[in-house]
Parts: sequence; C-alpha cells; structure tokens
Amino acid sequence: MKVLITGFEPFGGETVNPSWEAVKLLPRQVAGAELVRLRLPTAARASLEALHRAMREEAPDIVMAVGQAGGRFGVTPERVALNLDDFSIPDNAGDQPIDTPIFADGAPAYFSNLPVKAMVQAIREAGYPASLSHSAGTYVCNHVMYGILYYMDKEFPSMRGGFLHVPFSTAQAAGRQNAPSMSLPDIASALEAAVKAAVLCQTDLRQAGGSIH
Ligand code: PCA
Repeated sequence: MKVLITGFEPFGGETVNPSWEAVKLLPRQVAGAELVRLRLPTAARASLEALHRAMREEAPDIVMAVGQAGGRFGVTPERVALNLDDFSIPDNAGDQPIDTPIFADGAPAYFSNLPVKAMVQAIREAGYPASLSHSAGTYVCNHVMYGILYYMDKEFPSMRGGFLHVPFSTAQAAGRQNAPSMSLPDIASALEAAVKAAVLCQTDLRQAGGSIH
C-alpha cells in the first residue's frame, strides 16, 4: 500500500509551516504502507497542479493532505470540503478568489472517505489531542481537500483521501500570546497514528463524533 502525504509551505507571514515540518519527521513506512511525501505551494492553482501530477504518477492508495490551522488545540481530521474559494488573504501567488467555485462541474461538497472517527480515536489513544472538524475553511486547505476528492470522483475512484489540520508548533506559539500549540515531534506522532488508522480501517467507527455548534 502507498500513502501520498502532503504538507504546505509557510504562508501568512510565518517562516515555517508545521504541516510540512511534521510530515518530514514521519517514518518511511507506517503499518506496512510506504509514505511518499510532497510539499505543496500555498497557492490555489499551483497546489492542485502538483497534487494532480503526484496522484497520476504515484498512483497512491491513500492521499492525506495536512495543513496548519493556527488557533486549534489539537489535530483535526476534516470531514467535508466545500466547492468554494473565499480567501481572506491572498495566497502565496498573490491570488485572492472571492466566492468562486473551485470546479464548475464538481459537487457542492465532498466528504472525506478516510475513517475520520477512527483517526481521531487513534490519535487520542497515542496520547495527543484530536477532534473531528466540520469545516476546513474557505482558503487553500479547503481548496486542496476539495481538489483531492474531486480528482478521486472524476479520475481515481479506487483511491481514498482526505485532510487533517494541525495546530501551531510550539516555536510559532512562543511569539504569540496564549496561542495553543503542539511540538513538531508530537504532531508527527499524531499524524503517524492517523495514517495507521487510515491504512488499517476500511470502514469508520460508528460512534458519535459530531458537535452541537
Ligand atoms: N493552512 C492554510 C493553507 C496552508 C496551510 O497550511 C489553510 O488552512 O487553508
């Protein structure tokens, strides 16, 4: 089995992105699956070009993209991607789409078909904070998650894929007041637990994981 796992380059004035720094720390293999890693530009158009190429060339069984969500308290598997770009800041290429669909012929939204609840449970059992998220935002991370699921829908129906957001690293939080964070090795261990769950669980857990708000 092969897992394509991606992180992003820094954006929004940061000098590092914990998603890519943690992906770099992952072992070569997890639960017998080979990991192929890719750093994506934090730019709508270029990120999907690189991702689409890698999906074609590597033919992975699972695509798992990871991005930074500063302000979150744990690792958050994303459940849904919207067919909507509404960027509150320009991306790293200077583009700032507002209220535009990502793909005109795509569904309004796609659900992750990774076992998101099993991933949350696996991360918690490994000793790290995790919860299910029902919004990946409307910036480049949602754009990339939507792209993964769109390409799977149109071209790669046997692949499974989804997205996880991770908090600031401790070094990023050190420059802020009261910002939640995790160390990069802890983020990497949490991601490893999530990859393992995705590799081993074909069907998700049937237990409540939703939220009232
Ligand atoms: N986080 C941003 C884009 C890149 C990243 O790491 C987001 O959540 O959209």
